[in-house]
Amino acid sequence: MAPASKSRDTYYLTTAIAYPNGVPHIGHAYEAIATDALARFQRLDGKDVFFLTGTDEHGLKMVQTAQKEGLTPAELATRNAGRFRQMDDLLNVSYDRFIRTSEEQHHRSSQEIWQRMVKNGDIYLDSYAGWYSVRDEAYYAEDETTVGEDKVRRGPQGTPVEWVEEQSYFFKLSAYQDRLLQLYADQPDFIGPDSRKNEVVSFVRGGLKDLSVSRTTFDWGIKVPDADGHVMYVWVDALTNYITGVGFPNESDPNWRYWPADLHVIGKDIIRFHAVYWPAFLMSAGIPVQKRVFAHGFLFNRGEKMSKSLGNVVDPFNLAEQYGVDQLRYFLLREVQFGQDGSYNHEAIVNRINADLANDLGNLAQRSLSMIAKQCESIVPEPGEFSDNDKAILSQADGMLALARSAMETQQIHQALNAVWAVVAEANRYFAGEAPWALAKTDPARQRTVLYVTAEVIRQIAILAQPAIPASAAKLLDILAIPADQRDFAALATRIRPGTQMPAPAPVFPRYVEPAAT
Ligand code: ME8
Repeated sequence: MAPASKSRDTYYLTTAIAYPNGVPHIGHAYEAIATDALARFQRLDGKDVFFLTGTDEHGLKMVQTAQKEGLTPAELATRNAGRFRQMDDLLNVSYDRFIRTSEEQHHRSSQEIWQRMVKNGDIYLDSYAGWYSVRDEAYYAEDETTVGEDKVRRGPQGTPVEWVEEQSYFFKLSAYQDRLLQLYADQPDFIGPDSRKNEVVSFVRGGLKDLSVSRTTFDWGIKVPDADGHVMYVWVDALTNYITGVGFPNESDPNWRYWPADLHVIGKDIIRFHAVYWPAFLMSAGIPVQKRVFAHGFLFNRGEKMSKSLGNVVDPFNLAEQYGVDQLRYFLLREVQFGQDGSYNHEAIVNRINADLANDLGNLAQRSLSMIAKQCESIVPEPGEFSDNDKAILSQADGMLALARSAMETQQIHQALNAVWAVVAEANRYFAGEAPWALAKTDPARQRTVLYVTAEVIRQIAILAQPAIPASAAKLLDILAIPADQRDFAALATRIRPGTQMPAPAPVFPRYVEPAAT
């Protein structure tokens, strides 16, 4: 009898949804690329993956920006959401759904979670008086704000705050302190990296105030059910996108099987919303909480914060055009420790492109595969017995998956890449040491073995490089004539087949050359 087919493990991951009050910047590109690398890794590792990204379209920030530009908030959202989607497509971000919070399904979803919170007795009407940052779309306690020399009061992220007094619905966040602390204790992996976890735990230990969750001074948002004049506080609907994305409020939607999310990838500035408010809303609504939140760091241009006034806001479309999509992806993923802040500049990008991609991997592939083309008629050679050196490099290559897997489990993307590029470096030493070019006359059988081993190691490197540099890795695998269905991690357990006809090798990783001064 055939074994019952086992359904694959699901893996649901998300990016933050960006405010489309402006066009995407490098921070958005970074988050999309990193989450994409994580999504691709899990897919290649055999998981049934769902990857959600999108735009967060409500709130006062959208209203104010639209006013300035002479547009309606809906027009502004539509214009810029298109740009975010184009960026994702350009950067080869393999999302399964691009959600916009202005979608009708999302309105129903947010109203349903609201009603469940009401039913649970967690929503009450009162009036709010306090500080609000439009830029952060966040309420701050007075002691979280400071008044600068310019007499402007600012919140903890450095954005100006304004005094707000209005009637508002409140969510009983204060009632969730113990349950949240219990959650962090029961699920030690709930928040990563650890430094962020400590920050959240001490925030929650410090006591939680109830949260104002509706606004009455504008109407660009999701209507509070049965409460004329109230729209939901933008973060209530924003966070709810993660369940809308997999079918909520229709729990018989086939995609609902993906909930709870395995991973929310976000930036460090919005950890409180994801690790405190969101699980509390879910608990209140009787919906399972997500499994993990990982906060990445911020990217700085030459160490400086990006800002429109400094004129250093870098357009990801320009970067991709200047350096290449995979080149940009590789740089960001390898150079910046995921979870830490990072800095980028032209020299560092060029150095990574030319050293790691063009020289180390590109030259190795080009030299060895063109030798196979010339001296073995483009046929993967038949190896003889493996020497100790052959066995050593093959076993190092065989060890990559376990290292990459354990790094990726905790979102240490840079470490996974370090493990792969350690093998690239070793393969270069192997190739130089075995000097196959000199063996053509003296020992052609040995030459074939060395070329076979090198091709096999390049195959493994290319398979494991796919999450970071999908298009270039695919080109390498094409050159090695690896069939499309043998490019996942399960295929790492096999070996490249001798006798396979390969297409002519073509360089995959061009060097970056400075444009000539005009
Ligand atoms: O926060 N470097 O939207 P957003 C790295 N709509 N990451 C950065 C960054 C930088 N310089 N600047 C921003 C929002 N980010 C909300 C999210 S989720 C339910 C709602 C990251 O457009 C930021 O940390 O301001 C966030 O994760 C994402 O980009 C979107 O930021």
